Amino acid sequence: PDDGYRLWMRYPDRTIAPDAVTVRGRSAMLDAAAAELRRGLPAGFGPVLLATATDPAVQALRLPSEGPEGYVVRRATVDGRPTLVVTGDSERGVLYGAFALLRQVAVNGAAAPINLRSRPRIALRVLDHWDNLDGVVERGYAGKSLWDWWTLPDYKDPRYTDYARANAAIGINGAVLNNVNAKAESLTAPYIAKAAALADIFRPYGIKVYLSARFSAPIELGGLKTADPRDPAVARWWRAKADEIYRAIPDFGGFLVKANSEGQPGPRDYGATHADGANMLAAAVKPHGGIVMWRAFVYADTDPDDRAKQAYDEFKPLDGRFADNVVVQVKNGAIDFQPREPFHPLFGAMPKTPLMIEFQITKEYLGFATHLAYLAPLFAETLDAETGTAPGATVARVVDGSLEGHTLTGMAGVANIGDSRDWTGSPFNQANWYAFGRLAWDPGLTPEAIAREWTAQTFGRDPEVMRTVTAMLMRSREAVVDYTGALGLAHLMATGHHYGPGPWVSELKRPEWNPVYYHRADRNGIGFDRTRTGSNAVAQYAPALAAKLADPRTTPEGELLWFHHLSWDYRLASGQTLWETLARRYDRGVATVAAMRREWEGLRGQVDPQRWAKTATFLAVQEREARWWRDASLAYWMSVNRRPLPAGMAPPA
Ligand code: GCW
Repeated sequence: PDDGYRLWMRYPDRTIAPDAVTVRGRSAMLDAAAAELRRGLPAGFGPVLLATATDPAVQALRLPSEGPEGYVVRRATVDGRPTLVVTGDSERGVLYGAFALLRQVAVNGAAAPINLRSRPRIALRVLDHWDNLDGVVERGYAGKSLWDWWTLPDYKDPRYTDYARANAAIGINGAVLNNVNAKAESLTAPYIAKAAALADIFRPYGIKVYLSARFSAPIELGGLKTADPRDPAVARWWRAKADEIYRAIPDFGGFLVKANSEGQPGPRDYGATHADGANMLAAAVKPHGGIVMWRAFVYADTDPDDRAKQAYDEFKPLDGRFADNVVVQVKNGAIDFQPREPFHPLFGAMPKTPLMIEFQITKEYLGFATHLAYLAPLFAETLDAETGTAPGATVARVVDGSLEGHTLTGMAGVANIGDSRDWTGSPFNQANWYAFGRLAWDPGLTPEAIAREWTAQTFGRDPEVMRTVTAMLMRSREAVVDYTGALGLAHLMATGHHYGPGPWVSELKRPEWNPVYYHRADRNGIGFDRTRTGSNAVAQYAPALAAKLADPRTTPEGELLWFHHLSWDYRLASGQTLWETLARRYDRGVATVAAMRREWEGLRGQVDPQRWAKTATFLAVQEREARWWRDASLAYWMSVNRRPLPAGMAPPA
């Protein structure tokens, strides 16, 4: 039975003759690349030569350079024989070239002409695993952690290698192994040895290991009285800890830190700044070439008027104060991975600081693993957003460093991976892992192109399957927006677990935990006023953009209630009222899911039974729950606004 284990590496049964793939030079990475081609290229293909650009035969071809991680795959005559050459300036380039070749064959067929070259636009392409040491994955919906800490470092589950292959195939080059809500224990000798075992497995696939560091570890592990970053004893402790880690993992990537957010310890506990904290850790890894990814997601009870303003308020004044091996990791939006959020105002606001973007691949707020929601349109929407700081300035150009001249660039995705047989809890969630990797390599790729690639590799090249699956993917995220709350509403999910509707919840300890805090609906209107008459969060954007967002007429409709509190009778550009439009969007969302379900039904027999059935079941759940969202939300809004349903709409069940 086909359970989806093979991800986007569904190779043909009859494969190339092993000796049709030749490697010049010996290394674990080149061997991995060759092994992959021998495993994945179809019979009759070849010959293929793998070599770096320093090889004399490749040098003679005078191929273009694609930089330290890029590749060139081209037909050429080598030693008098027509050969497909897979090359790059580095072994890593060769590895990525091999996977690009496999992708090309899977997507376009073995007979299509081959002439590939590419280089990544972003340097750090990282998965953040929110995996706890007890095997529970925070916000994970695909089983338990892939890392079996109990049997590591001795037992090297072959699945770790498959994980590395899948990532190398899409260009991911880093993995943060443990949750940002970190336990100090992950920095003890036994866990360092376990991380080292994983690093050894990942290394041939170009993946570096990172660890989340708990800021108070010097107290918990070192017996110090303080974790104050300005205390020399604290700095010494981290320095020794970094040395210890690098002895076990010479190419250790560095630390990821969540500090002073949601109860985590941090430099603010001592009156020091985030820059003080980050720089102290950065100094510890600097001699080894390591970096610190310091998160800007600070969520404390210090900014009660608008949670969305906290990160900017705290970090913007620190621009230029971070060490050169620190990158500040900023979530795509200012609240928290909602189905739709305006881009985070820090992008463009800290030109002297490298900022990496953090997306959530796991669908904490978009229906967990069950609901089908393809996230590339969400990722691309943020990346393509114009920051207004300079002509042509987009979030992507902040993130790729081209706008502000940074080379330490990165994109992080909170992984949706667990030990479920299909890795991500459903076959379609694999598309989000895939899309994240592809966009981290090239943020200019379109969601549609990525959807087509993924579909061909995952379900095959049958035109009807391709058309249907791609169309389902492309509409799926907007459907979630529609049935959970359109027009810029956010955070209406049930409290705590965030699954299902809960716009009405009240009496929580902190006001901003209460959904009412976000939607502010009453008899007259709905929405969060973030203009001058409200929290003035719009002022965190560049002036030209801030002016646009200050006026509901020039605010994108999808972000309207994020920035404005408006009357239920406010007229949108369409001439319909706000209430009518909002209500009809719920219906539209339900209808889209119902249509996706019918379309999938039409593929019965064209997709292998196990993956087909799981998806069909999940779509049925999603349709039921989209109705639940619609009916519960409408009933609640109607209890607040006392308005009838728009003409022709069926009353909530
Ligand atoms: O998305 C929220 C989650 C928390 C998470 C936090 C964060 C790891 O609800 O579970 O904690 O953000 O990003 O730190």
